[in-house]
Amino acid sequence: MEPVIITVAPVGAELRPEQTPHLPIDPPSLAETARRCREAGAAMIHVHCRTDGGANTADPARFAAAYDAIRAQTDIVVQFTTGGAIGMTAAERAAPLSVRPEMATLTCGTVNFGDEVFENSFPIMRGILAEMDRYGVRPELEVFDAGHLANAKRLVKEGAMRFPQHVDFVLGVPGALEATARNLTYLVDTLPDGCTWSVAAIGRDQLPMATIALAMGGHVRVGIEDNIYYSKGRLARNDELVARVARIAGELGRPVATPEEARSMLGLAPLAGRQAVTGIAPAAP
Ligand code: KMH
Ligand code: ZN
Repeated sequence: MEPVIITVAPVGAELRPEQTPHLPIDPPSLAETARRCREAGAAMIHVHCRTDGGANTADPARFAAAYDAIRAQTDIVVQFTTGGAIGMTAAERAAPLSVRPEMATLTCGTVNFGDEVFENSFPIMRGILAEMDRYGVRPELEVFDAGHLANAKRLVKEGAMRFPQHVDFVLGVPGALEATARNLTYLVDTLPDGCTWSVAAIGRDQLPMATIALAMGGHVRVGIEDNIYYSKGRLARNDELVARVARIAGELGRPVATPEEARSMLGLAPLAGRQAVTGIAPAAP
């Protein structure tokens, strides 16, 4: 069976620090979380940054500090958000790309997002892709709704990006596609040839959808960005969400991919030779 790439999303933009003691808000705690999650089986980390006060920020200096703090602790694949937080401009959302993370998200269309709107018009998507090209950053396509794959195909047709890509199905966001096995099957059947895929499901859907993805041969994203609870009423630590999905993968005969295996599976450059942003040498695996 193919190894599973486990991505951890430990921060997000919607959680407030008072909701959980397990939200890493500064670069050292983010790096510590990355190290623990890597030890638990994560190959990739999806990064949002906060100020020391816990507010969302798109400041490239904060992302650079986060990148280097993580890299000094672990060899995990580092993926930045370009979704940012509702209310950020498209330019703000794209600004962390100048740090040249290995990957960054590209949400493939506008969706309702609770009571708000997460805006990803074609001009916004083209603009983010142009910045990714400029800085040599590989996209992970975030698909929240059934039409988003059609949008991605349109971007390919007009030459703004190429296939195959790594696609993350984000299911169960209030206002977008529900987290069901049937919806996931439909999306996987609609994927262009050669694409790899993972599932990130929201709240209590995280565990069952992760398990279904493991059984289907897909990859998995977990973490408190998407699901704050380990079980009913019990707040989760990021590393224990990773450890649980790694255990289930083992039971299903799926080995857990190392970061270097994930890089090879996703067509990313090996870590050796990559420059640290502020000169801190990469940690040994
Ligand atoms: N916080 C959401 C508005 C991403 O990271 O690319 C967007 C988001 C998606 O979290
Ligand atoms: Zn995110």
